Amino acid sequence: EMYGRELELDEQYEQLYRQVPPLHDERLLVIDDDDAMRSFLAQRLNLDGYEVDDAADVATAQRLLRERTYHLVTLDLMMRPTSGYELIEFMKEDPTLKWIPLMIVSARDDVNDKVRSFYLGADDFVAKPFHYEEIHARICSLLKRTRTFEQLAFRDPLTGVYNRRYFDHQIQVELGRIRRYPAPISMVFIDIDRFKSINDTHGHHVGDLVLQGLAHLLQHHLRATDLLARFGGEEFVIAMPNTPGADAKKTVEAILACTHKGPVAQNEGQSYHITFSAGVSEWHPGMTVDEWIRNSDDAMYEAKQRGRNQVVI
Ligand code: GH3
Ligand code: MG
Ligand code: MG
Ligand code: MG
Repeated sequence: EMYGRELELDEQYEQLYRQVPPLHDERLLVIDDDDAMRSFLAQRLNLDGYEVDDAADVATAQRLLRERTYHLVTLDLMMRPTSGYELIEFMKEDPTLKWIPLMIVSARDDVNDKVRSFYLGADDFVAKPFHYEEIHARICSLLKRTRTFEQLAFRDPLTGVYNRRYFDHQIQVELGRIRRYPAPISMVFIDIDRFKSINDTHGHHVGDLVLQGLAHLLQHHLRATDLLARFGGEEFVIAMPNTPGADAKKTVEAILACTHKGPVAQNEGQSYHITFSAGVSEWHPGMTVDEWIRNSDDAMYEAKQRGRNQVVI
């Protein structure tokens, strides 16, 4: 049985299709109660380089959406016992899910369904039967737009790491996951030592290069699941899932040791060295994010008091 319509791409489009960069780190969720349709779409998208999960009903989709981070969702409308419309509302009510691009893929081609879907917050609507090539092109377009949006909304322009807005948002996602699947998680607060004197002695431009250099050094030593953000001027914060406090401390001490071995930035033949002070604290059930941040910040302050250039837990 055919679920996509056959399409011969003309040569020009075939070439465009091949130019689309592979987006291997992007994870998609395909939701459809029709087994053949769901596996057809999931398999094609997987062949095109996406990580793909699938769900046959709204309850499964809700569970997956709480457990993993998705970059795009395709959603069937006619499903039992709960319709796709209810999943749209569920996603739009949740601040951690409402920005995920949402494409309706439905046999309900009625204008009322399109109008309702878009007003509820869907980003795109494709009618079944579809050409897979159209779905792929639309997904590429939505993901491209999302990447730009995320760059502007969630990244620090100077260092390229996440900003505080993203950190505040994503930390809630991490804690939601841990409440379901208990595991240790640690937070590290990092503040550069005597940074003001770098600016005062060498100028603001060198200060900026130092911030970029430290962000790079931190990112290089962290795991893909660690969440690094610039919290303020010369302060960085890291959330480390599945990491007890003692292990987080060891990781950060290894990074601090790197700052002793080599310069964090170079400019016009000059090398610049820095050290930092860091505070570590582990999250415990019942602790609010604000309390957790305060504990990490207090530990960092303690490191300053004890003479800087050290990590305190
Ligand atoms: P301490 O060891 O106690 O942390 O001393 P400090 O000098 O690092 O601390 P302080 O908070 O007094 O100074 C932080 C400085 O960071 C002040 C500010 O000028 C500088 N700063 C903040 N944001 C930026 C930035 O984006 N670029 C540059 N170049 N400097 C910044
Ligand atoms: Mg259906
Ligand atoms: Mg500071
Ligand atoms: Mg400082």
